Amino acid sequence: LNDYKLWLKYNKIENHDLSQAYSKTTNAVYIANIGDIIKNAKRELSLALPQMLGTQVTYESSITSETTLIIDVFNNLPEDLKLAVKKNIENINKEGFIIQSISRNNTPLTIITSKEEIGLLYGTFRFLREMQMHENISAKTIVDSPKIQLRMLNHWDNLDRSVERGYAGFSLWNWQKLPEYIDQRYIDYARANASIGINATVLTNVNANALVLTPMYLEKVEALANVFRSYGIQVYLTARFSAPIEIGNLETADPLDKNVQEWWSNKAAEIYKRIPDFGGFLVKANSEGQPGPQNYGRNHVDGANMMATALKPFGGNVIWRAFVYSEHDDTDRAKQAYDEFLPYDGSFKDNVIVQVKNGPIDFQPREPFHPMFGAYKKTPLAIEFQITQEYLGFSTHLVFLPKLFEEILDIDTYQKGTGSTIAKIIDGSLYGNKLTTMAGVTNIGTDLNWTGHPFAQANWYGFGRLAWDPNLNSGQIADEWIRTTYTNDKAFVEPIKKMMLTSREAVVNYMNPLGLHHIFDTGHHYGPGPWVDDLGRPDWNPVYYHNADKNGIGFDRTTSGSNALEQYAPFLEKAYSNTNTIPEEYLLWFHHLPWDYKLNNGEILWDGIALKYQEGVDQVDDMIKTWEAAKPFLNEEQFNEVHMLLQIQLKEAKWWRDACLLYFQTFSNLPLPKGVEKPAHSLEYYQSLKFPFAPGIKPSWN
Ligand code: BDP
Repeated sequence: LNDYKLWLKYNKIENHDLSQAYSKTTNAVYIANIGDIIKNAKRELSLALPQMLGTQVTYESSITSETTLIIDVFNNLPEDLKLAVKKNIENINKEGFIIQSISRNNTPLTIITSKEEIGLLYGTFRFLREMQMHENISAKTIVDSPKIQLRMLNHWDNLDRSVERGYAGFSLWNWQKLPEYIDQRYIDYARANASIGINATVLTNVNANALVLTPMYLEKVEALANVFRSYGIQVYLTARFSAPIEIGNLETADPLDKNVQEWWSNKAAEIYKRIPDFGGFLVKANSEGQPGPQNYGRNHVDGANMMATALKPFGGNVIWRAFVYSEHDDTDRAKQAYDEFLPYDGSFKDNVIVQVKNGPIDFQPREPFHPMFGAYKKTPLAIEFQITQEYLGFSTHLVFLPKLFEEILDIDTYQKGTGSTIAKIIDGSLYGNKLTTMAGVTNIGTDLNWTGHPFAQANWYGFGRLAWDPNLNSGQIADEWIRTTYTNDKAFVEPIKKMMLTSREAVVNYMNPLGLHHIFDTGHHYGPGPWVDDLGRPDWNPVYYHNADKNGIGFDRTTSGSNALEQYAPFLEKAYSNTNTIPEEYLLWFHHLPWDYKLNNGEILWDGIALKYQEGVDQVDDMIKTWEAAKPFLNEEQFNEVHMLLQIQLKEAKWWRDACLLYFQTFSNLPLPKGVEKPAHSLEYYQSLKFPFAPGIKPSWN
């Protein structure tokens, strides 16, 4: 199956002149023999070049006057070449690279160089991507470095191979056959990640199982780490806070208890003995029922610092999640993480990173940014995006997420004057944090195409690209992905790009327009359930979030309501408090407004909501038309697969529109405006739909 190859398809280059030019550049390759990472760069060249150019690669054992391509670290280059790249080498960091073409003794020569071995792997992948995109490599100099240090995937994979919120099959990690059996998938996974610069992976679910920290599992983890290391990828594990009790025979997991501290220190030593470059622990504590320091009357700082102390001698990090909201707290859920964590800013050890989701609730199709960004000034913050589409139609709906990621990264928090963007907070440039991290909850599983929906591959790709450089533009990312995955033909690339770039707004429109949020059906979050009001905790219920009644709809987060707005910088607080100045896409996130409230375009709120739902459906209709017009560029299998998925997306977009509008209409008591299709069924019908099986949930989430 071609889809398995992701964006590393290396299609044959049909253009004769181009193919000739590339063959010349790669005619005689000198690639240094300095370690395992560069061996993988060589392997990639040997795989890619014959496919693209139809020729075998000739490798030279030393640099000669015939050499056309040199791949080596700066320090090993001959003096004249050092001189040629010197200016650029000063502009890269230790993972960066340079691709530069020069003329040496009147012969064209391309150099891929870097400070360290890993840069050569990244440079090689970049070189191959330029070829896949039919770029004129010898005419340009590429100087590039990652802007963020930890570019990390978070797997929510359980040890039984189920994946929480996973919609692409089972977990890749075959614990039963490890450590002896190394599945080719592990290698291809690492290749794909390295090709986009991802350099860290958390193998296990944040709802953690302590077993992974036992010797039997650590031996398996070690085997995976050995594979990933040669692609520059560091392994992390999730640490269950109560592990000292569960697998250590202690009676407590109190972080201030000497025995507990010693247990974690010994555990760290045991892990590092096997995996010298182990990254550290990702921890979900005192959140949604997970154990944590508060079980012992301690706080997040006590817990995180205890683990940080254990990891410190080995250079490991603790990534402590701030995804907390309590069942004993009846303040607005959107406020709780900020309230709880703000006082701790500056109290964490220097190897602690606090990981915050992009929005204050939970990976909705659109959320305003999490107010901890910008407000947290002394502690390094990692941003956590969700690549898997828990609230975005699973891997059935085509939604290009880099558009969402970009929207968040570009937002100005105003916390240190104008220009305090989230990208600058994450890359450390605003507050000078030393540890910088972007994490993505992955959408990968055992499906033949890795991600369930072929276009969901673009979300993995785009996450990696933005983690490398948070200033990249989502249009450019889509462009790269389409051209490496399908074809360079403009007649295909342009409309498909447009389709991808609209897809995110489409899903917002047909699920949660104008700032509505969390109106998904129970537990599995599949399909609409705005009427749900009977879950264990108020803040698990959609009615808590939309507050619809006969007077209006929306969550009042101004001073007359929960005042969540006070958590933002004064400039935004003011702008968002005023319905005239708040961007309309956040309207009902922050305001409860009457049904006849006048929107910017003169429509009343009820009509505006209804028309947005309709617009979402129409946008999916257009996506189908675009795909149908692209048929000549696709083989039958490729065409049909996405076509069928788009039909489901259309059906479900209508389901969302009809179910939500019928339900909200019971409060507004207003007719559907002109242009909105009549619902196919009654409200009772939509309310009666039950899904006994939806993928991606554990029994406890039912
Ligand atoms: C929510 C998911 C739940 C996760 C939780 C988390 O519904 O499965 O465990 O976030 O991030 O989005 O910890």
